[in-house]
Amino acid sequence: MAEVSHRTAVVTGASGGIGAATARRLAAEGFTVVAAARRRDRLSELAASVRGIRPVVLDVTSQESVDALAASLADVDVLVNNAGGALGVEPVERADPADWQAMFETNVLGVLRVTKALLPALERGSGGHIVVTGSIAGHLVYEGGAGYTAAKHAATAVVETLRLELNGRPIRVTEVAPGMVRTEEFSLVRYRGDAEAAERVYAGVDQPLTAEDVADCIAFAVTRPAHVNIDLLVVKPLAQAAPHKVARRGS
Ligand code: 8X3
Repeated sequence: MAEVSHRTAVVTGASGGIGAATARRLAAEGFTVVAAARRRDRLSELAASVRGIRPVVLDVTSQESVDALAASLADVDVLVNNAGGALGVEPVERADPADWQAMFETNVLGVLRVTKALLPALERGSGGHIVVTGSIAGHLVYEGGAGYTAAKHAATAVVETLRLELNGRPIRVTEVAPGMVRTEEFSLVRYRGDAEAAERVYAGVDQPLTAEDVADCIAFAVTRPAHVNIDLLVVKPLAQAAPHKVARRGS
């Protein structure tokens, strides 16, 4: 295991799913983890169950909230911009601009706000690492996904631009782009609480990825030696060849 003791990682969207799994995994790797998210109760549970996790309430859509986070931190070694998600599956002709606005606020502007605010802290130590939880939706499109794929494509553009702009400075920039990950909330939120519709996403699929699988990829990227930059790590379950090319039992 790489020597990472006494290093600090900030993980946004850490109250559940990939964010919580990443916070747990990075704590196990020896990081002090600032687990940031909106829901204080879930963060407190996470912090109570794992040593090395400090819960911080954060709303990435609020500049004030992001500024308060930045003011509370000294050096930061790793920032995992994980807050985000999908809302709706309507085709463009029926899409609600409010849903798109919400998705851009978290998946894109959230990355901008938090990255900007923490860059000085990332640069103060021996070298920092910015990770963005992207998606295969940032690299491909599918029917009914335009709002989410547009937001994730934008997040990918931000990652790639950052890598160019930070070239020559000691800050690594990585996108981890998962395909189908079964978490308790991603599809439920996307389908606005319709549990049956959310369940159909994974129907007959032999082992969708878990949040821990994605956390494992993030941990791999951040524990490489400081001169090794993993630009993009795309990870899908074996059953998924493309967003809508998924092997399902019985079909
Ligand atoms: C989630 C992957 O295929 O639902 O980021 O867009 S997908």
